[in-house]
Amino acid sequence: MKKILLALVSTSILLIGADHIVDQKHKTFIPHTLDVKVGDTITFKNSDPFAHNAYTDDEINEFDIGMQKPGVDVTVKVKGAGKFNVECAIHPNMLLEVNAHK
Ligand SMILES: [Cu+2]
Repeated sequence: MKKILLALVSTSILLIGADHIVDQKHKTFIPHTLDVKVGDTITFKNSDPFAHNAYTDDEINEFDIGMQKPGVDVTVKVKGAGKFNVECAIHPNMLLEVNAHK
């Protein structure tokens, strides 16, 4: 019985996917590169005392979290495989490179 329960729990963890934390601090995405799997989530934090944004124009994974105030967390889901860049619309020098695997 315990083994069955354990199998069920690990299966649901696989289905739900992992969450990857990306902080925005000193106008930098930390980390600035990220390896993820399709179905994982990315949670953007903002540790700066001013607003940030995160968006990508990637066709499959397109998102735009809008104006992200300090201390607010926003989570997005990785929908498809491939490499894509995430930028901040407010600070054009900020870059996060995501590599999404199947
Ligand atoms: Cu920013």
